[in-house]
Amino acid sequence: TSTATATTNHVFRSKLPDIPIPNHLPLHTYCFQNLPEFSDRPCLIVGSTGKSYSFSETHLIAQKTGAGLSNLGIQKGEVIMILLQNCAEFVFAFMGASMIGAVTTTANPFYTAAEVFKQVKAANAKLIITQSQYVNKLREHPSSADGTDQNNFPKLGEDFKIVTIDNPPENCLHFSVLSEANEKELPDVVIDAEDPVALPFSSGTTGLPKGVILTHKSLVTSVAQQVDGENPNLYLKEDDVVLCVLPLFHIFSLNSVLLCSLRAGAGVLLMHKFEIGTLLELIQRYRVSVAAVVPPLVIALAKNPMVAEFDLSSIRVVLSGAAPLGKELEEALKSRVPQALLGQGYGMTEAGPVLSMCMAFAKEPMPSKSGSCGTVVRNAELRVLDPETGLSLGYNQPGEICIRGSQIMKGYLNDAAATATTIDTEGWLHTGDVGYVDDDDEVFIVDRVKELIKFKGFQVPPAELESLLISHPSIADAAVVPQKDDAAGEVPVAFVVRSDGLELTEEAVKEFIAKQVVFYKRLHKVHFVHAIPKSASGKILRKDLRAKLATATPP
Ligand code: 4UW
Repeated sequence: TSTATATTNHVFRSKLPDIPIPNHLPLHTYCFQNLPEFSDRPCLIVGSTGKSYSFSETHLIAQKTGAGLSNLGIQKGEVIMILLQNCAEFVFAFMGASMIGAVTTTANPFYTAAEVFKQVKAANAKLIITQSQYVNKLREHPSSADGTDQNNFPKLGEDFKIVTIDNPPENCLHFSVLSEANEKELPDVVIDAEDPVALPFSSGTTGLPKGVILTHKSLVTSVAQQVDGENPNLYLKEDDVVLCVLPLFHIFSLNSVLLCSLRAGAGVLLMHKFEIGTLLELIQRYRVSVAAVVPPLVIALAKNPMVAEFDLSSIRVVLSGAAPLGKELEEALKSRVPQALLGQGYGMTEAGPVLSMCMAFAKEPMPSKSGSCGTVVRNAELRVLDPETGLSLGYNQPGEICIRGSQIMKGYLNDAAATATTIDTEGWLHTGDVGYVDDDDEVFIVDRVKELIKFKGFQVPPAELESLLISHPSIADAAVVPQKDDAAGEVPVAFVVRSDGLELTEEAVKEFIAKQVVFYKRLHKVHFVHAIPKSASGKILRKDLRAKLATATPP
């Protein structure tokens, strides 16, 4: 009964015991701490060229890159942006920045100029590491229709420098100025565990994308929660080859693929983009043993007929996350890779990111159920809050998932208000996800109370699209909500109130948005309505709109 639940105050813990975590160490020191044990083993393998870097080479080039960043004037606490697909330079730059106490903000190279500039500006990035093909985007001043003051955008030369990993265009530097610097010139900086090291952007439970401050302590703790201890929750071995096809600019791949592999001594196979034929070919050639995936990739592996032509017998673990994985899909993949353990992790950028991880991936595996997102990671506490009473619930009762531990973000960059609504005064981070913990301590996510839309695991913040929509002269009001989609999980659809007559067409609205955003934020449907349903306080009643989509056949 509800009285019984309201009086429980349950905190869920891992089934694994807590372990000592050396989270006083800087991230790079921690990640490379065991390097002498596997210094000559392959660390990074570049899928497109076959080039590989051993652990000691990777460490040395990262040191050189750190020295090079410092030579270019990057100081402790300053921010660089990595605007790259997966490549070895991404790793050198991220680890090199960590070594000088600098902070890396990562962004999608497919972002439009306006999207990149908003992040460069918010993060106050002093240097952007990218590829020559994206440089034009960084020169032009984006024509932003959403009222952002264009003259206020940072400028190449004045505000930031550009380094390219290929032939540098005018006024840009080549990556070799970093990677070929003298590692002896690495400055001697004192890094505090509470200093920031990564600044991914996320819209969190509401609003526009914000910088998520992840400190050395957050990331060391998160990696340790996964791969450290006598019985690691995610057991990675030195002879593992871990597939890195998910973008490193997203925290899933950065943390659970790259940082975890560096720490554990596993090799990382870098793929700069997803293409099924190449992927299968590389899995076979390099005998990939651990595959980090998102549900759309599971669809490809489960359904594409080409899969039958390749030898995937090396795969022992498939780790899916960033979006819900359907049971049917899981079954379909199992028939393709019967020898592999298939399970999920559950992460959120702000949570450092991992909240829970499949226990079947542990060194001493425990059974896990289909559809579960694993069990809360060790050295952390998880609660499920009753949305009505705010009290914590016991087993099998759905509510908002909250997490506490040293791994969670320090807060949002320059946004104390958003930080305060996300992390409460007792240190609990509120995820905006609805889920429950079953009798076997497994976490199941059933819904999302936050606005966020996830297209193939990518974040689509409705507030961003709404602000673009209402900047259109013929739009009086707008709301964007998710619609279920087989291939993408969810797609953004808009409800739009026209301000003048009926001239504005669906196509025109779609195109207006498409020009300003990266492909996965494009609107899939526009419904014209007379008014947007709102609460007394003016909040969009997103639930009503979602319900409308689920029931009514759209006009
Ligand atoms: N099932 C259902 C899931 C799941 C999920 C996430 O873009 P963000 O902020 O962050 C991520 C991070 C995912 C991640 C990181 C590290 C890791 O090991 C791992 O396990 C494989 C996953 O996605 O989006 C956060 C939101 O994405 C949803 C959920 O709504 C969450 O708040 N989400 N994982 N397994 N939904």
